[in-house]
Amino acid sequence: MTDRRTQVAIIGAGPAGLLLSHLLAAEGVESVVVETRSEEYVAARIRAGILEQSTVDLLRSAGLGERLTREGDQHRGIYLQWPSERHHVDFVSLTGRSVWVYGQTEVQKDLVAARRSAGQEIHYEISETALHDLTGDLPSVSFIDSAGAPQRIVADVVVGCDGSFGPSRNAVPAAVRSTWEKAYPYSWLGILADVAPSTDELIYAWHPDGFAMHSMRSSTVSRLYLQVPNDTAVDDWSDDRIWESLATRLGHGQAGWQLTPGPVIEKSVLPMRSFVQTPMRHGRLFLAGDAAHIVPPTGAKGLNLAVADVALLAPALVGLLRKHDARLADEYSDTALRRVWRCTHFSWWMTTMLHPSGDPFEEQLQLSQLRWLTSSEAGATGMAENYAGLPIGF
Ligand code: FAS
Ligand code: PHB
Repeated sequence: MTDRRTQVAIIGAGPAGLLLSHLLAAEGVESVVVETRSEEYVAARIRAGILEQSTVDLLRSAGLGERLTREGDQHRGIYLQWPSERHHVDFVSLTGRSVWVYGQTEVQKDLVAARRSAGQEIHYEISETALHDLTGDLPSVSFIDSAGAPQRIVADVVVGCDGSFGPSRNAVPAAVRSTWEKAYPYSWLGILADVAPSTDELIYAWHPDGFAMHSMRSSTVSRLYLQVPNDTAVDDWSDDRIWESLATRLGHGQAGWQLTPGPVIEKSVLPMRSFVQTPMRHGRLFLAGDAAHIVPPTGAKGLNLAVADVALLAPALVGLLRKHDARLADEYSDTALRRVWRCTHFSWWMTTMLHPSGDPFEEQLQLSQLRWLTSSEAGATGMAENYAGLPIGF
């Protein structure tokens, strides 16, 4: 076994792990990143599409915003829709904050490029990741590297950025951790289509057949979702069936609006669940991103929450490791969890408002809430404040 000594061992080379290594390096804190998948696999995963203003501001301040500013698409708000009505909610007018369309795959590309040019040590395609001595002064991460050799990273701190299926969250003893979980009675079928978007900004549509959303990735690539039953097999949905359902649910032909179909280049089914684990620290182990929390994507919060965790954790670790000031590190879990629960509630609220449950009473409540949201400045402002994102450190 070869031992490598560093300051921070980061498990996971997704957005949380790479952004953390970037922010730490800017403050002279060394880290080593380990990742179970290949670099190409991680970069190709199609996930989030919307960046909050706080995320954009942070990426820019970290020197990661140049392509985002050039290629990203700034949006003022979203459309909320139900049969025969579509209303724009203007976040900029209501809160002064906007959102950006810039796919997680693009954020990942920018992070990988920045870390590569900085010479960041990242071990891809590892296996058998294990965490050790988390309550001692020298925690460590052992693993088998891509060549099959056993390795160990001995660090001052270990950070679990290993998403919803990584080992870090369960490295917090059961007697110490608390978890909350909710599984929703529906999933999303998402497609990436090689066709220009039929809308200028995102459309979130309530429809008796089920929820639908029109998002996008660029002026030539659209991203759309529709509510499907859990355990839906993606092969049960032909491209034609997908486009027909999207056209019905999004109101094709109403008020002169047309949904333009096109070649589907990717489709997948995404289950919907909420999950929170506390605390987000145990001894010298810190958790960030999906390793600690999962939100249904209806609120466009998943990636943004991971960034917000890292924006808090990086200065906390710099204080702990370079300035011998443990205050922010000691406060990290409680501070991060305030935003985690706010975003968890908002994601649950958007999800339960927009997905018809089949219960006639509940569906009337959903429609009433949508009518109120789109006719009351107070109601719209509350939604806008959450969707466009609260300031970091909320
Ligand atoms: P990630 O899951 O991105 O990264 C964790 C990394 O850890 C992965 O690369 C994984 O391979 C690695 N890892 C796991 N186990 C390991 C081990 N044992 N050893 C080493 N490495 C290990 N959010 C939205 O806002 N909108 C969306 O539309 C949306 N769609 C999504 C679709 C899917 C299928 C999924 C799974 C998530 C989606 N999300 C969406 C949420 C997503 O964007 C996450 O919030 C975001 O990726 C969180 O980033 P990380 O915390 O870095 O976790
Ligand atoms: C996306 O573009 O993938 C997207 C946008 C908004 C959401 C979820 C996903 O709420």
